[in-house]
Amino acid sequence: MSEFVYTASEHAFQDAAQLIPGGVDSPVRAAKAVGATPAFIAKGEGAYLWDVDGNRYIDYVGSWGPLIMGHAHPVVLEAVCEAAHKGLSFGAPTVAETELAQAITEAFPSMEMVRLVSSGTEATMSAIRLARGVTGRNYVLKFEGCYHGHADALLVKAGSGALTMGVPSSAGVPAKTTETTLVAQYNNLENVRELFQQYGNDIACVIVEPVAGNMGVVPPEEGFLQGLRDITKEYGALLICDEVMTGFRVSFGGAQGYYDIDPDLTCLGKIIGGGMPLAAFGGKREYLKYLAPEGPVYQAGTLAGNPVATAAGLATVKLLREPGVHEAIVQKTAQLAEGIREIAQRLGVPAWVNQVGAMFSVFFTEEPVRDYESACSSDTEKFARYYRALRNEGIYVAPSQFEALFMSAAHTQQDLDETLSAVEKVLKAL
Ligand code: KE4
Repeated sequence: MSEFVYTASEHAFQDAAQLIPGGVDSPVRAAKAVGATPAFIAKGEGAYLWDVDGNRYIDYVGSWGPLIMGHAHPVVLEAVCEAAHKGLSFGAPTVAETELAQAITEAFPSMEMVRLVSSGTEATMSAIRLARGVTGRNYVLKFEGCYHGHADALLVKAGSGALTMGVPSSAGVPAKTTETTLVAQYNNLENVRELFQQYGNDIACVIVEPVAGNMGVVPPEEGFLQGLRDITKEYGALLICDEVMTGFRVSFGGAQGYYDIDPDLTCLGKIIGGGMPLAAFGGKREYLKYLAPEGPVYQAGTLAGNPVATAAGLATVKLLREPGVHEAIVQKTAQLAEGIREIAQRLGVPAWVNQVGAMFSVFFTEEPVRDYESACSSDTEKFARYYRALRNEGIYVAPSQFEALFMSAAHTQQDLDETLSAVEKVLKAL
């Protein structure tokens, strides 16, 4: 395949950078860490993206997870257009929100009630405020390398774009704000127990990505999640599963369904918006009743539960819950992950591939990747070359070592075969 041309993207990037910081509306899109010009996307359809230079890609980013049914799915588009023709937003309750809440609570039995918001950041920020309101406690415990959006208190040793850009603890956040944020090592229950022994009676909640996706994919080790459940119960803290990425992706019932964990609160996003701005938080009824207007914990949003976004999310979830649909996506993910492992092994390229459900990551390192430290030990320079070479072969992956790759229902066997032959060609020349 000839070298891709990025002329139009380069011009678009220069224009954008005059008016938008870094030329992007979200830092990781700038592809800075991988030394590339971001592809300005003209169109998406099914498993494919086309950029403004006309290059076509097999897409494994899927807008960072939401497009599990593929881009511009006709059923989702029809639902969006039908809703839009009735009006874009009312700032008043609609029946569709209850229908989406119903679909969510059926898939996530731990979520007896749910509140819809507009982004994952809002979902986690609100869940933490709720946990503090319910317990009357101050401390929040998070994990190194986990990313829960960009609320001040959570930008401490954060993953995703914060880690990619080398600012896991952002400037502009007053030290006072993060004084009550405790950070533990992922998969290290001993570390968690030590922190509870020291702060236990003032820890409001533990927030965890039940499968980490923001340091690359890092699965929880045997007993880790249940250990968090036991310790939080022992000390009267709430367990928040941030399933913004893993919800409806690791399994239809998220990571909590996959690992049989019963959290107090759960945050969702991405897939439940089907590509539109919609997220949610929820959990046990006894806690959700603390939320305004019923209770003293305030949270609000002009476009929360937006009818067009709700229509996109509901259509996506309904398509995904059809018999065999999710299983097929997971099977394709496992096939691709295993195929990359086999190629790397055969070519003698040190690589570690973590895959859980319909998400996976490739790390260039000899050692198992089981936490933030081992993820950071991977060769990010090699990853940058891998990214650029893959993109020149028409394979679009996340422009960062510390992100996940996402499979969709739209990817075909031919797409997987093409991807694996591109990976083989790239790893040979890496
Ligand atoms: P948003 O505010 O970006 O909708 O969601 C924040 C968030 C919360 N929790 C988890 C587990 C998440 O993965 C995210 C956002 N994910 C990143 C990608 N790793 C979004 C991409 C971006 O920042 O541009």
